[in-house]
Amino acid sequence: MRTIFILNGPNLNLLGKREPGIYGHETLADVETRCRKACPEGVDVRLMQSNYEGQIIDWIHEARDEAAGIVINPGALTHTSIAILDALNAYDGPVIEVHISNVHKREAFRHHSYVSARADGVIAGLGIEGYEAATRRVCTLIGRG
Ligand code: DHK
Repeated sequence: MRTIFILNGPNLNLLGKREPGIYGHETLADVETRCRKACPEGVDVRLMQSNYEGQIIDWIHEARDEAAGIVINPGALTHTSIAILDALNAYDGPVIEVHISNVHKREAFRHHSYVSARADGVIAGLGIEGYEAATRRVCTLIGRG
């Protein structure tokens, strides 16, 4: 079994309740179910969320031994965290960056992403379908598409 880590940053625990006009009504549990269904046999997902930068960095370090690929929505840490970029640069597998909203249509401070300098692909504005597309792309990149 190969595992894809689906990492989520600050405030995404409130998905479904928080600003539904921007982030929609579905929850992270729904994201996990959709991503699991998007995987072929022999590939599974492990979805994690933290409001703490250091925890996300520790999970990226764990991914070095445990994950075939990473789908990551770092939340607001996208726009601030060189430390998450450094952790991803120390990871060898495919990385797809996801944003539920179209960050480029929003405030200027959301237009820059540190993570994009490492990501193999970036998805923004597809709602939570973006996570499914990202999962499928990781599957393709690991030869299980
Ligand atoms: C989620 C967040 O929490 C914001 O801080 C980002 C991102 C956008 C999203 O669209 O998924 O700016």
